[in-house]
Amino acid sequence: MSRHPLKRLSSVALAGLFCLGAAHAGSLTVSVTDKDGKPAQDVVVLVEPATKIAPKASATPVVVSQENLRFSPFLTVVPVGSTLRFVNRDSYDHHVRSTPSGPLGSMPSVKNFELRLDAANEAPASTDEYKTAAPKGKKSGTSFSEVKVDQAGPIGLGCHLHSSMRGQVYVSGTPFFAKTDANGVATIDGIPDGAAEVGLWHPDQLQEQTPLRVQVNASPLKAVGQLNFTPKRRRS
Ligand SMILES: [Cu+2]
Repeated sequence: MSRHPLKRLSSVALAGLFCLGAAHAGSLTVSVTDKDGKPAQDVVVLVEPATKIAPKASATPVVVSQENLRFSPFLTVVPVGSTLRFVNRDSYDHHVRSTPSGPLGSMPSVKNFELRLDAANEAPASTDEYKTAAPKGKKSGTSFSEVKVDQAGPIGLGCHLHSSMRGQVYVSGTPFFAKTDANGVATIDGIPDGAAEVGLWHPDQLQEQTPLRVQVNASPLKAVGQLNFTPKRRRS
């Protein structure tokens, strides 16, 4: 999350005000590998400062697309209180629903929902076609739907119509979060100085990951983490 220059500025201003000299926020770069030492992508990184800070909800809806029979992105991390907008970009219907997470479905979803999403570009139906389709109900033409998430934790995503579709949302209870990229790296800015705990979470995990402990200060900090398992390769 490098989108908070204002937050950073205000921390610097405050530090100046109280003549403490240094900025009161730091950045943390975490490199995560799997159990085999290979870069681990799509790991949720959650930084909890010793003094907990509640996250601010995203000001605009966070889009999760259904495209080419996939959820895009596969993993979305949002702060508590945000609104997810599911957008169907395919030319056929989807029926998005929340599911438990984890390989055995052992992590219940923190929000339960089912959303019927009509095809993105419906050909205008003739009156006759409309009559034929009538028993299924009138199509609204809506190709997106929104869900507000108010509790921290995982939400698995599936589709009633296409069982191969799998996606993941993680709702963060801290404002300092990110997900690792293809190199297994995530950078989080604006973390208050001092001790912090770094939690790791992966959609395929069976067991919790041991949190890292870091000491945040004005200079950029690096940390390494390793998952206690090796995630399955995802079809791309
Ligand atoms: Cu579908």
